[in-house]
Amino acid sequence: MKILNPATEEVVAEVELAGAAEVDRAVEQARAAFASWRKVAPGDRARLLRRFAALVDAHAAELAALEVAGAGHTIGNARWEAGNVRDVLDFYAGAPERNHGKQIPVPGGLDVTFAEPLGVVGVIVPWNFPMVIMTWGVAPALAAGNTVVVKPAEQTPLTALRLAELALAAGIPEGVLQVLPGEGEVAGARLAGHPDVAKIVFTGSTEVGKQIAATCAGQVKRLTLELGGKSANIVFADADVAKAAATAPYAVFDNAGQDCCARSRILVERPVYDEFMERLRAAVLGVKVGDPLDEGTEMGPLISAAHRDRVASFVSGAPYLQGSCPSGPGFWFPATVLTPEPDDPAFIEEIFGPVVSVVPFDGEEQAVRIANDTRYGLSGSIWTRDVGRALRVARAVEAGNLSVNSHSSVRYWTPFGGFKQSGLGRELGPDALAAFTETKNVFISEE
Ligand code: TXE
Repeated sequence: MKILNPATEEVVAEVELAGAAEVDRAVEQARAAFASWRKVAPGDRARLLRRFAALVDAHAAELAALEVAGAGHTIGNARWEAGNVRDVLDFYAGAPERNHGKQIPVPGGLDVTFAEPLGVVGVIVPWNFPMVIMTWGVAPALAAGNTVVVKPAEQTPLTALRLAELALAAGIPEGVLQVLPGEGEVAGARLAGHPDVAKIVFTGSTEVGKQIAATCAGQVKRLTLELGGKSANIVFADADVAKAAATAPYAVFDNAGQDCCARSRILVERPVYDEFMERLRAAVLGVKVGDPLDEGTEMGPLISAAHRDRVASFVSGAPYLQGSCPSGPGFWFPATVLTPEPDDPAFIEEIFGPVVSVVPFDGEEQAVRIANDTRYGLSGSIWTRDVGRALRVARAVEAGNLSVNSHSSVRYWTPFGGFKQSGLGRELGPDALAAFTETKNVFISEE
């Protein structure tokens, strides 16, 4: 398959796609590798993961350049992503030596628990943050003693393939981490349905997530899902409106809006609505769109022509405001602000592009009602100077990751995941390890 640079439409690489037979072979190899990987002493497994992280660091510029060429990310973002891959590997490198079981007081003997690895884990990755999302699954899975088969998105296999090479170079044994580019309905579906795969980590659309959940349910297979979002950015009248408006574009147009945490619905309390819109206009028109390799660029292209068409389909009629973008080649779409009615698909569906909807609200209760009136529940922001209100609203909004007076969503030390149809389970943070282990309880009689 030809891999296109989304900013130029030039072919950057050609990659062979795996079919079901290749998936079967990879799973068999991963199963064989599991037998010895699970027995690697915790300190040695930690050392290998640290060496992997160090190699990622040494190749950060190369990985970032690959993500720019293959996924259209801005160079600034891609550098951050390579750093995040390193940090997440380093973070979970601390796990093998600390992932203890428990000793539980029971009568008649000794009772202990073991955190046992699951076996072969399948990680199915989308195209929006290819190397980062892959690593969020791979790092804790390997740290816990599992072996992994990764199925990157069709459009973006390049950094995943390079990471697998770096893992091998770090000394992680053959078969422990494999990357198989392939089509979702073929390689992805086979991986999800393979009886020897113990767990699937899937990030992608809610629709495919539901199909995978059904497949996994049939085998009682472990599953973590990170799905779509339609997150709210709630701006109260007592907030620092200037800061909220200046930063709002980056909360939704970052990565050209192809971000499951994008705050794609902005709710503004009526008394400051006009002021907010005025400030938002300046901020949106100030977003620098263009060549992803230019250090000053803040927004690059969309991933593909098909995705650009999908994004465009949500913008019917004249938008409230639209920035500019290059005319092509490349899959460009301008930063767009809409002021839709509540039943407009643009206000309901995940657009996954640089399109944001702004609506006014009256009071806390209505803000929470609008924020929660969605099948999604991934993230969101609350802007207010009233600490009590910040806490009340944060507790009332049905979403997994909220920030107050900030748009940050992802900190690898803390749990990340969705309420409702945004997902199942949590990634990142120390707790993610539990999702890659099975608790075994052993009782030893003293009789
Ligand atoms: O996702 P898919 P697509 C949302 C976003 C976007 C929409 C469609 O709204 O516009 O989904 O994107 C693999 N069995 N998100 O079509 O199809 C596929 O090969 C097993 C949100 O790209 O879900 C890829 O590796 N696997 C999101 C991965 O699933 C299958 C990120 C995701 O592709 C499969 C991406 C199948 N039947 C899109 N079909 C987020 N949460 O960040 C596909 N795949």
